[in-house]
Amino acid sequence: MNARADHEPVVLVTGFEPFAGAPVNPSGELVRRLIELGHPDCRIVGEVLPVSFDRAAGLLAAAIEAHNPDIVIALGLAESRHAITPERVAINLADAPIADNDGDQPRDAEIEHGGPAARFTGLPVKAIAHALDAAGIPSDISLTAGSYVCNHVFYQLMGLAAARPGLRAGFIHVPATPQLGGSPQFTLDELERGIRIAITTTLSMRDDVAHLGGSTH
Ligand code: PCA
Repeated sequence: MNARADHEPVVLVTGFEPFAGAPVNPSGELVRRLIELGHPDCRIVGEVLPVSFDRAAGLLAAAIEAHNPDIVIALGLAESRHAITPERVAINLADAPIADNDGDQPRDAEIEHGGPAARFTGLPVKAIAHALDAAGIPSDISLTAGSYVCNHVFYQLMGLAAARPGLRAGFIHVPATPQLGGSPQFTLDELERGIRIAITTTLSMRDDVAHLGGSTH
């Protein structure tokens, strides 16, 4: 048992505002829902981040300071995917295919000058993917979070987590919902069910070690 095992765990869930002219961003909608409805096994706190290279990670750091969470699950939209995709690794690269919501478009840039090339998730992504599969929810472990704002936040999140022993953190990309047009397979309800499973799975493994995002058994 660790020292924190007897308190109600605090889970910080983050998502993003809409970007690239889209009317909504399901990752931000999920944060609002989870804050409103809560979770039986933990206290949910949340933050909807701007799609901004300059501002997002600072706001995330402030939310971590304010709430002192046990777990941080950062969410973002990956519109072309057809599954819930827990990310395994963030890379030290900002190479934006489009401008962010502030008009910034870094190209071929390091996120942290001289920082490690990659940082691995602290979430048990294999266990999360198995639990989603078992619940009939399409999921895939992803080996790239891209090189836009989501990867930028994920990379800095893992830097912050390294400085806070006991904090488990990582990133999950979610696919599009019908509000975004096209013919997506997921409703917001289904995504919410999936993220609840990700939270429950992470909580249930609190005494296990998620080495490089793998499962220990
Ligand atoms: N998805 C973008 C940034 C914000 C979001 O929800 C990304 O994948 O980088």
